Amino acid sequence: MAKDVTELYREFDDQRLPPGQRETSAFPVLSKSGTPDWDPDTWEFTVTGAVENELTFSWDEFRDLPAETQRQDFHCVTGWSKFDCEFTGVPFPELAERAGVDDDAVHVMFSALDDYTTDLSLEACMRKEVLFTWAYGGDELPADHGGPLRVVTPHKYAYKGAKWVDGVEFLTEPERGYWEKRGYSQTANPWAEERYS
Ligand SMILES: Nc1nc2c(c(=O)[nH]1)N[C@H]1C(S)=C(S)[C@@H](COP(=O)(O)O)O[C@H]1N2
Ligand SMILES: [Mo]
Repeated sequence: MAKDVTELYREFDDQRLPPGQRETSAFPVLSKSGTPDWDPDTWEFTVTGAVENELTFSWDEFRDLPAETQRQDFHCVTGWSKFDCEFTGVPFPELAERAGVDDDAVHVMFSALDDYTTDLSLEACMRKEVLFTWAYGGDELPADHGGPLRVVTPHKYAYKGAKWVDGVEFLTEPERGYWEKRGYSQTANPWAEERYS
């Protein structure tokens, strides 16, 4: 059974659909440079930076981490939102706990196979709804949508969710990711319409 986390909007606003968004049933693909190839035999996921234990996972090792299925909403900064997406994966705090995050860590940088990066505050990441997901609607996550593994961030615009994610770095000072360097918001709260900075 999927855990319904679609009510998280109540923390931010009384409207489920954030301002300036339009609901869609389609699931458009948005990628800066196409879908990268990946090889499950050589794929590695790393946790680095301000942690007690830097970690490396093979694909099989990552898939053995405790996972859950959640029903959550998806808000793209370009103006569409898709409700009730079912994603299965590992909650961010689960991974952070294994690494043992240092007291002076304040920020997180995600990296991906297509050289995409995106950043978020540590606080914004330490929520059960931030999932490293490999399944959508009970099926393998399609490669265009970030398969084998992507991040989803239902409390933020979706550019905070790195598709083809292969690393997490804990930082002691904020840095900016790919779109954040190009003028998009670092905080990206959809209910406050934090699109640009
Ligand atoms: N690795 C990677 N992740 C990415 C992107 C990208 O270009 N590369 N685009 C981002 C943007 S801008 C959005 S809106 C969402 C789109 O996800 P979707 O293609 O599954 O709809 O992925 C985000 N994650
Ligand atoms: Mo986007």
